[in-house]
Amino acid sequence: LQIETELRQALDNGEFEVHYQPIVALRSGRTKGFEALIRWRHPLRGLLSPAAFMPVAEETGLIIPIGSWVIDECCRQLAAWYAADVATPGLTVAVNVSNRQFWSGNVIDDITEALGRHQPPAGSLAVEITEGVVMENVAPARDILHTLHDLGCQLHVDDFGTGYSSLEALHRLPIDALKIDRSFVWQIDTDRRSGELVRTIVLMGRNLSLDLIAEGIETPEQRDFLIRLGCGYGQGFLFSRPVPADVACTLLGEPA
Ligand code: G
Ligand code: G
Ligand code: MN
Ligand code: NA
Repeated sequence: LQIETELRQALDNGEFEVHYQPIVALRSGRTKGFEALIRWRHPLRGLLSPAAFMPVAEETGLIIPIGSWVIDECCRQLAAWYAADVATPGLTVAVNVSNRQFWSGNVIDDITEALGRHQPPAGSLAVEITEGVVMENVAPARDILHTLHDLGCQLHVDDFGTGYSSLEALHRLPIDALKIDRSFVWQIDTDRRSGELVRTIVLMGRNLSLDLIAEGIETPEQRDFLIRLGCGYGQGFLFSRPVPADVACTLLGEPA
């Protein structure tokens, strides 16, 4: 349980950081927003990725206060970028919300408070929830998603394609974008089945007027393939790794 104590102290000591990975309009190469990804600046062990501590945070429930902090920090940063005039028009930041966070009953209050405190422009905060979380319990999820949408959050369905979405649910939920899971993107240009699967997701998304964001783009060939399929947006090491806020804002404006 030592890591649990350490995690609590880390939160109190301000050792968490949010890094930002660009979400790019594939044709123009311009950054249209960022996904927020938490890091722990550990005093002894250096910069830790979520895999090293988020499972414990999830198990112990510390995900709730840590998640509140991430939401607040992202709203603060968004408002600061807009106030400093470095934000491009419509710039968004997407925050990951875990299964436990989503069902905890805290996320609506956390977002309401953070939006009230920092007042980033309406629609600039996006929430990412995985396909599994949304589709497991569509009716109650729908209430939460509608509340978040009414608060002015965009809603992105993460890891899309790995779960079981019903078309009817996708149609009824106030979703803005589907994030096509990395597992379909990495061999999109070399494996016919991956290509056809993504083609189908893109067509369906477009027919439902959803934005499509492909994850894990690492090569120009993957990007070009996605452009040919009509996928509008993408994210991945080809454009940038997740970077600290001061670096992230230098990626705005010019094509990545
Ligand atoms: O950045 P990295 O690829 O290591 O992220 C690994 C995982 O951690 C991703 O699946 C991501 O959704 C999750 N994650 C990163 N930041 C946050 C966060 O702020 N909150 C939650 N709930 N999950 C996060
Ligand atoms: O589960 P989620 O989609 O939130 O996970 C985002 C994770 O994907 C982050 O940990 C991020 O570091 C990682 N990631 C982002 N772009 C790439 C990429 O191009 N390749 C690989 N392998 N991982 C990526
Ligand atoms: Mn995500
Ligand atoms: Na994902």
